[in-house]
Amino acid sequence: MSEPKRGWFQRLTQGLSRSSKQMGEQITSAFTAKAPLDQAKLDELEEMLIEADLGPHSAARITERFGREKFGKAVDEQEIKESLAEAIGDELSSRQGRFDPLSGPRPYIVLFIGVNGSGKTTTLGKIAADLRSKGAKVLIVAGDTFRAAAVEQLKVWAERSGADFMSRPTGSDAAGLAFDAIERAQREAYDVVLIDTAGRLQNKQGLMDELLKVIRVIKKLDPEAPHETLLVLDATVGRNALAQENIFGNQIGVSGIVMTKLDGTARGGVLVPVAQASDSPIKLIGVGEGIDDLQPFDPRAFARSLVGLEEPIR
Ligand SMILES: Nc1nc2c(ncn2[C@@H]2O[C@H](COP(=O)(O)OP(=O)(O)O)[C@@H](O)[C@H]2O)c(=O)[nH]1
Ligand SMILES: [Mg+2]
Repeated sequence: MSEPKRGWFQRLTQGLSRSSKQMGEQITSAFTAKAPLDQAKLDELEEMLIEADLGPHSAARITERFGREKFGKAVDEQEIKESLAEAIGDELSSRQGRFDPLSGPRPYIVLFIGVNGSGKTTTLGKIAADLRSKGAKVLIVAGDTFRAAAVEQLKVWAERSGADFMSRPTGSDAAGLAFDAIERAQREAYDVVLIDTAGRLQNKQGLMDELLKVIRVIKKLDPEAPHETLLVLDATVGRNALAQENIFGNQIGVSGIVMTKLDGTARGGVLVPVAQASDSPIKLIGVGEGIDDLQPFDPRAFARSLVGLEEPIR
Protein backbone atom coordinates (compact mmCIF):
# COMPACT_ATOMS: atom_id res chain seq x y z
CA MET A 1 0.00 0.00 0.00
CA SER A 2 3.05 2.23 0.09
CA GLU A 3 3.19 2.49 -3.69
CA PRO A 4 0.13 3.22 -5.81
CA LYS A 5 -0.70 0.52 -8.33
CA ARG A 6 -0.75 0.94 -12.07
CA GLY A 7 -3.83 2.69 -13.32
CA TRP A 8 -4.54 4.01 -9.85
CA PHE A 9 -5.43 7.52 -11.00
CA GLN A 10 -8.01 6.19 -13.44
CA ARG A 11 -9.51 4.12 -10.63
CA LEU A 12 -9.56 7.16 -8.40
CA THR A 13 -11.20 9.28 -11.10
CA GLN A 14 -13.72 6.53 -11.77
CA GLY A 15 -14.34 6.07 -8.05
CA LEU A 16 -14.96 9.76 -7.47
CA SER A 17 -17.02 10.18 -10.62
CA ARG A 18 -20.31 10.61 -8.78
CA SER A 19 -18.87 13.49 -6.81
CA SER A 20 -17.06 15.07 -9.74
CA LYS A 21 -20.08 14.74 -12.00
CA GLN A 22 -22.22 16.59 -9.52
CA MET A 23 -19.63 19.32 -9.05
CA GLY A 24 -18.83 19.49 -12.75
CA GLU A 25 -22.46 19.99 -13.67
CA GLN A 26 -22.83 22.77 -11.15
CA ILE A 27 -19.68 24.50 -12.33
CA THR A 28 -20.80 24.22 -15.93
CA SER A 29 -24.22 25.69 -15.23
CA ALA A 30 -22.89 28.47 -13.02
CA PHE A 31 -19.98 29.56 -15.20
CA THR A 32 -21.22 29.10 -18.75
CA ALA A 33 -20.47 32.54 -20.12
CA LYS A 34 -16.93 33.82 -19.79
CA ALA A 35 -18.29 36.64 -17.62
CA PRO A 36 -16.19 38.36 -14.96
CA LEU A 37 -16.27 36.67 -11.57
CA ASP A 38 -18.63 38.55 -9.25
CA GLN A 39 -19.91 38.08 -5.71
CA ALA A 40 -23.04 36.22 -6.86
CA LYS A 41 -20.88 33.61 -8.58
CA LEU A 42 -18.63 33.33 -5.56
CA ASP A 43 -21.65 32.75 -3.33
CA GLU A 44 -22.83 30.08 -5.72
CA LEU A 45 -19.43 28.42 -5.58
CA GLU A 46 -19.41 28.44 -1.79
CA GLU A 47 -22.89 26.93 -1.72
CA MET A 48 -21.77 24.22 -4.11
CA LEU A 49 -18.81 23.31 -1.91
CA ILE A 50 -21.03 23.11 1.15
CA GLU A 51 -23.44 20.89 -0.76
CA ALA A 52 -20.52 18.64 -1.64
CA ASP A 53 -19.99 18.27 2.14
CA LEU A 54 -16.65 20.05 2.25
CA GLY A 55 -17.79 21.77 5.42
CA PRO A 56 -18.51 25.47 5.94
CA HIS A 57 -14.99 26.41 7.04
CA SER A 58 -13.17 24.87 4.10
CA ALA A 59 -15.85 26.11 1.71
CA ALA A 60 -15.39 29.66 2.97
CA ARG A 61 -11.58 29.52 2.83
CA ILE A 62 -11.52 28.02 -0.64
CA THR A 63 -14.07 30.53 -1.97
CA GLU A 64 -12.23 33.44 -0.39
CA ARG A 65 -8.96 32.36 -1.95
CA PHE A 66 -10.59 31.84 -5.31
CA GLY A 67 -12.14 35.30 -5.11
CA ARG A 68 -8.80 36.86 -4.22
CA GLU A 69 -7.16 35.29 -7.24
CA LYS A 70 -9.91 35.71 -9.80
CA PHE A 71 -12.34 38.44 -8.81
CA GLY A 72 -13.36 40.61 -11.77
CA LYS A 73 -11.57 38.30 -14.18
CA ALA A 74 -13.21 36.19 -16.82
CA VAL A 75 -12.91 32.55 -15.78
CA ASP A 76 -13.79 29.43 -17.69
CA GLU A 77 -14.70 26.00 -16.40
CA GLN A 78 -11.21 24.59 -16.73
CA GLU A 79 -9.65 27.45 -14.78
CA ILE A 80 -12.19 27.08 -12.03
CA LYS A 81 -11.49 23.39 -11.73
CA GLU A 82 -7.73 23.94 -11.65
CA SER A 83 -8.04 26.62 -8.96
CA LEU A 84 -10.47 24.59 -6.91
CA ALA A 85 -8.29 21.50 -7.10
CA GLU A 86 -5.30 23.48 -5.94
CA ALA A 87 -7.19 25.02 -3.04
CA ILE A 88 -8.69 21.70 -1.94
CA GLY A 89 -5.30 20.02 -2.28
CA ASP A 90 -3.77 22.68 -0.04
CA GLU A 91 -6.52 22.19 2.54
CA LEU A 92 -5.53 18.53 2.70
CA SER A 93 -1.79 18.57 2.17
CA SER A 94 -0.87 18.34 5.85
CA ARG A 95 -3.48 15.62 6.47
CA GLN A 96 -1.80 12.84 4.51
CA GLY A 97 -0.25 9.85 6.24
CA ARG A 98 1.56 6.75 5.03
CA PHE A 99 0.50 3.22 5.83
CA ASP A 100 3.58 1.11 5.43
CA PRO A 101 3.52 -1.96 7.66
CA LEU A 102 6.51 -3.61 6.03
CA SER A 103 8.91 -0.90 7.12
CA GLY A 104 7.93 -1.11 10.78
CA PRO A 105 8.79 -3.54 13.60
CA ARG A 106 7.90 -7.25 13.25
CA PRO A 107 5.32 -8.47 13.78
CA TYR A 108 3.61 -5.25 12.81
CA ILE A 109 0.23 -5.21 14.52
CA VAL A 110 -2.68 -3.40 12.90
CA LEU A 111 -6.07 -2.96 14.54
CA PHE A 112 -9.13 -2.08 12.46
CA ILE A 113 -11.87 -0.18 14.24
CA GLY A 114 -15.11 1.51 13.19
CA VAL A 115 -18.86 1.03 13.21
CA ASN A 116 -20.61 -1.89 11.55
CA GLY A 117 -20.68 -1.70 7.78
CA SER A 118 -17.99 0.95 7.51
CA GLY A 119 -15.72 -1.39 5.57
CA LYS A 120 -13.31 -2.77 8.19
CA THR A 121 -13.33 -6.36 7.02
CA THR A 122 -13.11 -5.46 3.34
CA THR A 123 -10.27 -3.02 3.93
CA LEU A 124 -8.42 -5.59 6.00
CA GLY A 125 -8.87 -8.13 3.20
CA LYS A 126 -7.57 -5.75 0.56
CA ILE A 127 -4.52 -4.95 2.69
CA ALA A 128 -3.88 -8.65 3.30
CA ALA A 129 -3.97 -9.30 -0.44
CA ASP A 130 -1.56 -6.45 -1.11
CA LEU A 131 0.86 -7.61 1.59
CA ARG A 132 0.72 -11.20 0.41
CA SER A 133 1.48 -10.13 -3.15
CA LYS A 134 4.65 -8.60 -1.73
CA GLY A 135 5.55 -11.90 -0.12
CA ALA A 136 4.80 -10.93 3.48
CA LYS A 137 3.79 -13.49 6.10
CA VAL A 138 0.38 -12.30 7.24
CA LEU A 139 -1.90 -13.40 10.06
CA ILE A 140 -5.56 -12.36 9.94
CA VAL A 141 -7.43 -12.33 13.24
CA ALA A 142 -11.24 -12.48 13.28
CA GLY A 143 -11.76 -10.21 16.27
CA ASP A 144 -15.40 -9.56 15.38
CA THR A 145 -16.50 -12.55 17.41
CA PHE A 146 -20.09 -11.39 17.66
CA ARG A 147 -21.29 -12.39 14.23
CA ALA A 148 -20.65 -15.75 12.59
CA ALA A 149 -21.10 -14.12 9.18
CA ALA A 150 -18.28 -11.69 9.95
CA VAL A 151 -15.90 -14.56 10.66
CA GLU A 152 -16.90 -16.33 7.44
CA GLN A 153 -16.48 -13.17 5.37
CA LEU A 154 -12.98 -12.66 6.73
CA LYS A 155 -12.07 -16.28 6.17
CA VAL A 156 -12.88 -15.89 2.49
CA TRP A 157 -10.48 -12.94 2.30
CA ALA A 158 -7.81 -14.98 4.09
CA GLU A 159 -8.19 -17.87 1.66
CA ARG A 160 -8.21 -15.59 -1.34
CA SER A 161 -5.05 -13.80 -0.27
CA GLY A 162 -3.22 -16.79 1.16
CA ALA A 163 -2.93 -15.23 4.61
CA ASP A 164 -3.19 -17.39 7.73
CA PHE A 165 -6.33 -17.07 9.76
CA MET A 166 -7.35 -17.30 13.41
CA SER A 167 -10.88 -17.23 14.79
CA ARG A 168 -12.92 -18.38 17.78
CA PRO A 169 -16.51 -19.55 18.10
CA THR A 170 -19.18 -16.83 18.07
CA GLY A 171 -19.41 -14.99 21.37
CA SER A 172 -15.83 -15.72 22.44
CA ASP A 173 -13.63 -13.12 24.04
CA ALA A 174 -11.96 -11.01 21.33
CA ALA A 175 -9.15 -9.91 23.62
CA GLY A 176 -8.23 -13.52 24.38
CA LEU A 177 -8.12 -14.28 20.69
CA ALA A 178 -5.93 -11.24 20.02
CA PHE A 179 -3.54 -12.36 22.77
CA ASP A 180 -3.18 -15.86 21.34
CA ALA A 181 -2.73 -14.48 17.83
CA ILE A 182 0.08 -12.14 18.78
CA GLU A 183 1.82 -14.79 20.81
CA ARG A 184 1.70 -17.02 17.76
CA ALA A 185 2.83 -14.24 15.44
CA GLN A 186 5.85 -13.56 17.65
CA ARG A 187 6.68 -17.27 17.91
CA GLU A 188 6.25 -17.98 14.21
CA ALA A 189 7.88 -14.80 12.90
CA TYR A 190 4.95 -13.21 11.11
CA ASP A 191 5.52 -9.88 9.38
CA VAL A 192 2.08 -8.43 9.91
CA VAL A 193 -0.94 -9.19 12.10
CA LEU A 194 -4.26 -7.73 10.95
CA ILE A 195 -6.93 -7.69 13.66
CA ASP A 196 -10.57 -7.17 12.73
CA THR A 197 -12.95 -5.96 15.45
CA ALA A 198 -16.68 -5.77 16.08
CA GLY A 199 -18.48 -2.57 15.16
CA ARG A 200 -21.50 -3.01 17.31
CA LEU A 201 -22.02 -4.39 20.77
CA GLN A 202 -25.00 -3.92 23.07
CA ASN A 203 -24.18 -0.24 23.37
CA LYS A 204 -21.53 2.30 22.50
CA GLN A 205 -19.70 2.12 25.82
CA GLY A 206 -19.70 -1.66 25.60
CA LEU A 207 -17.94 -1.41 22.24
CA MET A 208 -15.39 1.10 23.50
CA ASP A 209 -14.65 -0.99 26.60
CA GLU A 210 -14.17 -4.07 24.44
CA LEU A 211 -11.76 -2.27 22.11
CA LEU A 212 -9.79 -0.84 25.03
CA LYS A 213 -9.54 -4.32 26.49
CA VAL A 214 -8.21 -5.70 23.20
CA ILE A 215 -5.57 -2.96 23.15
CA ARG A 216 -4.58 -3.57 26.80
CA VAL A 217 -4.11 -7.24 26.12
CA ILE A 218 -2.06 -6.58 22.98
CA LYS A 219 0.23 -4.30 24.98
CA LYS A 220 1.00 -7.11 27.41
CA LEU A 221 2.88 -8.84 24.61
CA ASP A 222 4.20 -5.75 22.85
CA PRO A 223 4.03 -2.41 24.68
CA GLU A 224 4.53 -0.54 21.38
CA ALA A 225 1.54 -2.25 19.76
CA PRO A 226 -0.83 -1.82 18.10
CA HIS A 227 1.56 -0.12 15.71
CA GLU A 228 -1.36 1.12 13.75
CA THR A 229 -4.99 1.64 14.80
CA LEU A 230 -6.91 2.35 11.63
CA LEU A 231 -10.32 3.96 11.97
CA VAL A 232 -12.47 2.96 9.02
CA LEU A 233 -15.08 5.54 8.04
CA ASP A 234 -17.76 5.18 5.37
CA ALA A 235 -17.97 8.27 3.14
CA THR A 236 -21.61 7.57 2.29
CA VAL A 237 -22.74 8.43 5.83
CA GLY A 238 -21.73 12.03 5.10
CA ARG A 239 -21.12 14.31 8.03
CA ASN A 240 -21.98 11.49 10.42
CA ALA A 241 -18.40 10.39 9.81
CA LEU A 242 -17.31 13.44 11.80
CA ALA A 243 -19.16 12.22 14.87
CA GLN A 244 -17.64 8.74 14.50
CA GLU A 245 -14.16 10.19 14.17
CA ASN A 246 -14.77 12.20 17.29
CA ILE A 247 -15.92 9.24 19.39
CA PHE A 248 -13.29 6.72 18.29
CA GLY A 249 -10.55 9.33 18.21
CA ASN A 250 -11.21 10.47 21.76
CA GLN A 251 -11.98 7.16 23.37
CA ILE A 252 -9.67 4.72 21.64
CA GLY A 253 -6.90 6.67 19.99
CA VAL A 254 -6.46 6.41 16.24
CA SER A 255 -3.23 6.49 14.24
CA GLY A 256 -4.75 6.74 10.78
CA ILE A 257 -8.05 7.02 8.97
CA VAL A 258 -9.31 4.95 6.08
CA MET A 259 -12.21 6.51 4.21
CA THR A 260 -14.14 3.90 2.25
CA LYS A 261 -16.95 3.96 -0.34
CA LEU A 262 -15.94 7.25 -1.88
CA ASP A 263 -17.34 5.71 -5.05
CA GLY A 264 -20.74 5.36 -3.44
CA THR A 265 -21.50 9.03 -2.87
CA ALA A 266 -21.78 12.31 -4.75
CA ARG A 267 -20.48 14.00 -1.61
CA GLY A 268 -16.96 12.67 -1.44
CA GLY A 269 -15.95 16.14 -0.30
CA VAL A 270 -16.77 14.96 3.23
CA LEU A 271 -13.21 13.68 3.41
CA VAL A 272 -12.08 17.30 3.78
CA PRO A 273 -13.78 18.19 7.09
CA VAL A 274 -13.02 14.73 8.47
CA ALA A 275 -9.35 15.15 7.63
CA GLN A 276 -9.32 18.55 9.26
CA ALA A 277 -11.20 17.56 12.39
CA SER A 278 -9.07 14.53 13.06
CA ASP A 279 -5.79 14.45 14.94
CA SER A 280 -4.70 11.53 12.82
CA PRO A 281 -3.98 11.67 9.09
CA ILE A 282 -5.89 10.04 6.26
CA LYS A 283 -3.83 7.06 5.20
CA LEU A 284 -5.95 5.10 2.75
CA ILE A 285 -9.07 5.59 0.69
CA GLY A 286 -11.51 3.04 -0.75
CA VAL A 287 -12.95 3.76 -4.17
CA GLY A 288 -14.61 0.43 -4.90
CA GLU A 289 -15.07 -3.13 -3.70
CA GLY A 290 -12.20 -4.72 -5.61
CA ILE A 291 -8.76 -5.57 -4.28
CA ASP A 292 -7.16 -2.74 -6.25
CA ASP A 293 -9.67 -0.17 -5.07
CA LEU A 294 -7.84 0.65 -1.86
CA GLN A 295 -5.29 3.38 -2.41
CA PRO A 296 -2.75 5.41 -0.47
CA PHE A 297 -4.27 8.84 0.13
CA ASP A 298 -2.77 11.48 -2.16
CA PRO A 299 -4.27 14.93 -1.42
CA ARG A 300 -3.49 16.50 -4.81
CA ALA A 301 -4.73 13.55 -6.82
CA PHE A 302 -7.83 13.33 -4.64
CA ALA A 303 -8.57 17.03 -5.13
CA ARG A 304 -8.12 16.83 -8.89
CA SER A 305 -10.33 13.78 -9.20
CA LEU A 306 -12.96 15.33 -6.97
CA VAL A 307 -13.43 18.30 -9.27
CA GLY A 308 -13.25 16.12 -12.37
CA LEU A 309 -9.78 16.87 -13.73
CA GLU A 310 -8.42 14.02 -15.78
CA GLU A 311 -4.68 14.11 -15.21
CA PRO A 312 -2.68 13.82 -12.01
CA ILE A 313 -0.22 16.65 -11.49
CA ARG A 314 3.33 15.62 -10.71
N1 LIG B 1 -18.45 0.55 -3.14
C1 LIG B 1 -17.64 0.27 -2.12
N2 LIG B 1 -18.03 -0.65 -1.23
C2 LIG B 1 -17.21 -0.92 -0.20
C3 LIG B 1 -15.96 -0.27 -0.03
N3 LIG B 1 -15.40 -0.75 1.11
C4 LIG B 1 -16.26 -1.66 1.61
N4 LIG B 1 -17.36 -1.77 0.83
C5 LIG B 1 -18.56 -2.61 1.03
O1 LIG B 1 -19.22 -2.22 2.21
C6 LIG B 1 -19.89 -3.32 2.80
C7 LIG B 1 -19.53 -3.42 4.29
O2 LIG B 1 -18.16 -3.71 4.39
P1 LIG B 1 -17.52 -4.58 5.56
O3 LIG B 1 -16.08 -4.70 5.26
O4 LIG B 1 -18.27 -5.83 5.77
O5 LIG B 1 -17.77 -3.60 6.81
P2 LIG B 1 -17.48 -3.87 8.37
O6 LIG B 1 -18.82 -4.19 8.99
O7 LIG B 1 -16.92 -2.60 8.88
O8 LIG B 1 -16.52 -5.00 8.47
C8 LIG B 1 -19.47 -4.54 2.00
O9 LIG B 1 -20.49 -4.87 1.09
C9 LIG B 1 -18.24 -4.07 1.24
O10 LIG B 1 -18.06 -4.74 0.02
C10 LIG B 1 -15.58 0.73 -1.00
O11 LIG B 1 -14.52 1.38 -0.94
N5 LIG B 1 -16.46 0.93 -2.03
MG1 LIG C 1 -16.68 -6.74 9.50
